[in-house]
Amino acid sequence: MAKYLLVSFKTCPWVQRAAIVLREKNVPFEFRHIEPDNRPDWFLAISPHKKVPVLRIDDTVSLFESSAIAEYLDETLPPRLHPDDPIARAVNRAWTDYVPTFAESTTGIAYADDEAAFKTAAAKIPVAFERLERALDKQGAGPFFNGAKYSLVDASYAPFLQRYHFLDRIRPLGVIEKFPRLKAWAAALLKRPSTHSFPEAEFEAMYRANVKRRKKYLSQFIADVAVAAE
Ligand SMILES: N[C@@H](CCC(=O)N[C@@H](CS)C(=O)NCC(=O)O)C(=O)O
Repeated sequence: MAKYLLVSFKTCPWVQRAAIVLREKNVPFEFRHIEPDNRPDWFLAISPHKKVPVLRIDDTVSLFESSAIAEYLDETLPPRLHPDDPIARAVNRAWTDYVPTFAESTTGIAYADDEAAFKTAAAKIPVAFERLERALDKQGAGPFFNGAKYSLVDASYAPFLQRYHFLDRIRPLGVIEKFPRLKAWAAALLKRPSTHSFPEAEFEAMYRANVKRRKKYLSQFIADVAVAAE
């Protein structure tokens, strides 16, 4: 089997997506965390956009962009996470393409400068949630996006549904409760061992420390924390 190195910032959701796919495939890999403010030269040399994740294969090839990495892993390593049916696969890819918008809509509150901006950002959450709720209604009965079988769509949304869960615990938003399919999906993904790169409480503390450090509107609702993270 090839040797895999996943280059990461500890709390990066896009890295987490690639790590989830590796874990779902039960593939051993080296997880190397670097500091966003101190990116080493060897990393800058292999990452065209200077971003994580980078998946280095056999010390020779470097893949970047989490979506491309996930697709590559799915083409080369069992079990296949994409559906066999081409239409179902296209639908899965389409919903995976929606992840950046979903991420921005559901975690935008963490970047709001004041209460008014927070409210404007919070108003975007139900719009994104409603879209996913309708998509889930058309899919199988759960617990995962396609039904019983875990897919790349699940791996793509899990990091962002987890971050929403953390934000909801900082300032209860009362939104996901209105979307039962989405709520059940998020719960199933949070329970899935592959979602987690770190022990859950430790990771939540790292995430909260990041939000606190940004000194945005939400930061005031987070108690002082000793954990230094990124
Ligand atoms: N579209 C990229 C996004 C990756 C990304 O934004 N990574 C962030 C960390 S979570 C990063 O490396 N940011 C550093 C920068 O923008 O310079 C992907 O899916 O891999």
